[in-house]
Amino acid sequence: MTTTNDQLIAWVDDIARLTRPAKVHWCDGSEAERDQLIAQMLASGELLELNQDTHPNCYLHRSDPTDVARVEHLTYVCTADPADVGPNNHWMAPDEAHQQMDALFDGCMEGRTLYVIPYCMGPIDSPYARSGVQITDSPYVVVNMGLMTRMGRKALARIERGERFVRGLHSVGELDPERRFIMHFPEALTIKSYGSGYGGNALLGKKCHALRIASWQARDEGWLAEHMLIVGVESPEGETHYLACAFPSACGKTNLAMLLPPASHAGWKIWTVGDDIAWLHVDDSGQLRAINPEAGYFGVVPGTNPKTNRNAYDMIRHDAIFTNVAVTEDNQPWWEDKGEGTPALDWQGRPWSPGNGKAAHPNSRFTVSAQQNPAWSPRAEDPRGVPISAIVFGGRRRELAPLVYEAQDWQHGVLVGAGMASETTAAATAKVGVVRRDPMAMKPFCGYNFADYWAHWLQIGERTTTPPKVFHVNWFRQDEDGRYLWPGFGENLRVLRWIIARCAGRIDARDTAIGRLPHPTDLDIAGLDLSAETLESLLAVDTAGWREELGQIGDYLDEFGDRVPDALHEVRARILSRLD
Ligand code: SAT
Ligand code: MN
Repeated sequence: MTTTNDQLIAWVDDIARLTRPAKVHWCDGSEAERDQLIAQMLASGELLELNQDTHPNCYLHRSDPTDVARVEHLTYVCTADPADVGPNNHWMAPDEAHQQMDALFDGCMEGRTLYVIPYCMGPIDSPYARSGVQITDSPYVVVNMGLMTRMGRKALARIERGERFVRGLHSVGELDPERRFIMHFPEALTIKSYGSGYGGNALLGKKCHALRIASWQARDEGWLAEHMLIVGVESPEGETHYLACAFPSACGKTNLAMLLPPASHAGWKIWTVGDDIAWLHVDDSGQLRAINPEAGYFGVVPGTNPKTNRNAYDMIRHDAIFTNVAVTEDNQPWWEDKGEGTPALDWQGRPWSPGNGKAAHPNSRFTVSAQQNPAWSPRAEDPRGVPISAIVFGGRRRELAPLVYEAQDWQHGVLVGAGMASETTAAATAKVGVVRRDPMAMKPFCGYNFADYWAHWLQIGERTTTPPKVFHVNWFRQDEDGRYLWPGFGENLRVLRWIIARCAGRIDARDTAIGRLPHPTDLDIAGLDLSAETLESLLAVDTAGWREELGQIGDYLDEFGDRVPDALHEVRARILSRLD
């Protein structure tokens, strides 16, 4: 296979001249191709077969122990004007960055195969979908891109019809942390990633294209590329509302997206449209709509069990790739809080015994096709996407942020998103558990200056006929002894029901300085082991704490200088005056 697109041929030729591979392979996305790559990786040891009786077609990949998460400190956005990327990104001049990267890529594929992966982000026939081509020397990346995107012939056909495409160049290099960089050139729709084979660093369709480059493209074209799950909530009466929810990495987006209604909620159904990324457009009638650009899930494994996420637990029992989990004596994948089995070898393949620390890496992952999810929404293939009733922001906060509150209006909603904060998780190589500002959960992913991004959000609201309501949730409140106050997981449906009732105009709320909160009687807690006092603290507004929080949000906004839209300062001042 090759292509009729001259630009693509010229680019692949240039890259082959630079990287000097032994062979060039154009990926067609067929099953035969995937089977051949898996056989090849089993032979090389890049993949290990898991127990095929209990886990048919499941494989394990052990990444280099220094290469287990995204590397934000080595991730750059390279634009002509440094002010365009803002203090939220690392910047390098494009010429310098290309020079530095091309020196790394020089001859780096000698003796290896260069794979050309045409892919499409979004339903193949959607006007909202966008194309890309990734060049890589990693067969693991090819197989993962095959699960995570619409990859191969059909994607190439879109490009051959003349669509612009994002060019991603990737090599695992020597996997040396000192020679590892992830560089983005949004003005040229180009990505260069060297020295990592892991997830968000290497599967360029995901964070690099669908968030960093796409957020830039979306600003130019008038849409939004967001770090959001998309979930449909269907009532027993058959009414479905779609919510787009932004939480930082490893804060339960996948669990919420495929939530299993608890026994107390017979007749309710949850439909997963996406678990990580949403592309949002205002349609001709002024309605905000969302597509999921991805076709699979790259989810956190530890903690997945029949109680926390039955759907995910079932979905990863076949045709899944595991990265950095442990294995049992009989070669089944194992991870912390799996709820069954005992590890024999840890994620690095070393014998494990109790007291040896964690057996699976805390950021170990599964890759599966979305269609394996029992809650997969057929609307995920709808070229027009789904209509969005509400935007939900959330974070991991021990204190302060109530279980749920509603913003007063769209502008306030943008401030709520801009002021988001969360305790850090294992998804990035940094200290875990420190509270950091993570606006719209986009801190590691917004490809341009946050101040301009907030202005763009304000404009999107103006273009809708009625902007969706905006909410903030926090499933992670703890008491002084570190016990979670809210049961979470399936029970989060109770909070989603309140959100939907608000969207449908069926109930009122308690107006407070920070936004609208549920009247305690409107939140259905029947059957939960939750005292009236606990519910009260979950729904309390700590005035002194919020004054301090808004002070900190003000300081944070000031880091972005006078590009910050006035509307955000005005809303912040309004809330502060109401708190007094
Ligand atoms: O960036 S990854 O795709 O590796 C996972 C995440 O952080 O959400
Ligand atoms: Mn994510």
